[in-house]
Amino acid sequence: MERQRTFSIVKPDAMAKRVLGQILATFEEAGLSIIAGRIHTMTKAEAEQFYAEHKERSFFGELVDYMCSGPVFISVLEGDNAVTLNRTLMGATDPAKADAGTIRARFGDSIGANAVHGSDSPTSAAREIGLFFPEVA
Ligand code: 3AN
Repeated sequence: MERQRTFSIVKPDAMAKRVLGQILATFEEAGLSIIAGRIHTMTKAEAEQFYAEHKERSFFGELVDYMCSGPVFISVLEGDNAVTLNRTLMGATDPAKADAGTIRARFGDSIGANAVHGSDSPTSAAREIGLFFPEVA
């Protein structure tokens, strides 16, 4: 098993529902350590840069506006196979299709307001950590 770091966002919908503590507990109970973290409100420029790979998608404007609509909790998670482990804990992008017990099944409302973001590869993790936590990149 490879020790890895991954980037996580608890999105505005989950923050508004006050389930940040339950989501962080889920990470910790699965063996992930939170090695950096803070509450943050994204600027439009930050969200556009963060989601740059989706800029041609029809939902890009909606996605950027949503991610800036309220505070989020950004963090760096570390542990064995952290990237894949976090994606498994999160569940499918669409909460209606996410496996029972996953974070998105428990707390997600829709494909946009789906509670959490997690890096999809070690390469993405390095880029995303570098954007928000250069001190641990
Ligand atoms: P994931 O976050 O599971 O890696 P991606 O990379 O396909 O999913 O999508 C990035 C983000 O864009 C998702 N977190 C989701 O909130 C949003 N998104 C994806 N598809 C749609 C859609 N059809 N309408 C609105 N937002 C979407």
